[in-house]
Amino acid sequence: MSHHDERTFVMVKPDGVQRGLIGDIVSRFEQRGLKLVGAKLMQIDEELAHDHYGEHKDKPFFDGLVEFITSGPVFAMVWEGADATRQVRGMMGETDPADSAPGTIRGDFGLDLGHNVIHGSDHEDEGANEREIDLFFDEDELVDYDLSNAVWVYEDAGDH
Ligand code: DAT
Ligand code: MG
Repeated sequence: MSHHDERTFVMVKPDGVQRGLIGDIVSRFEQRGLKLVGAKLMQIDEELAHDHYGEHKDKPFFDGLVEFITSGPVFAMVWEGADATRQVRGMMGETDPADSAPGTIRGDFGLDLGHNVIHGSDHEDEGANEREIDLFFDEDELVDYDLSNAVWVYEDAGDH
């Protein structure tokens, strides 16, 4: 199953949680064929926000970003599957919902750059997925299991 096991970090931001979008967003990844291996509702504190968004610490929007991401609970997840990091980014749309195509998560649910509903690891930043998974999850919070529908999702996963 080697090329089906890429893991990526995804989180519904405070605006998405408050707007009741967790279920819809989880459904989209399930329907795509990705496997959920970890999930939790949590409150991000200042320190975690700074660690997570460290790459943006010198940007003018950094303080607002930290304030927003700590303003309410987030729903943190780890999803696994072939090319998972890049595929999730595609499903999210662009950073700015206004530039995001209908059918993407940000294109369907957002209008404003600062409230763009979802975070996903950057596929162009090598290792960002593993770093973010480590930052948000302990190893024992991630579950190893076989998803029975994998033989229908992947042509090379079984007998179908
Ligand atoms: P992405 O979340 O698509 O990976 P990013 O890593 O460049 O985007 O930025 C992280 C978040 O910061 C982004 O989801 C929304 C916010 N942000 C980015 N650029 C911004 C800007 N110019 N003004 C305000 N907020 C911004
Ligand atoms: Mg980013």
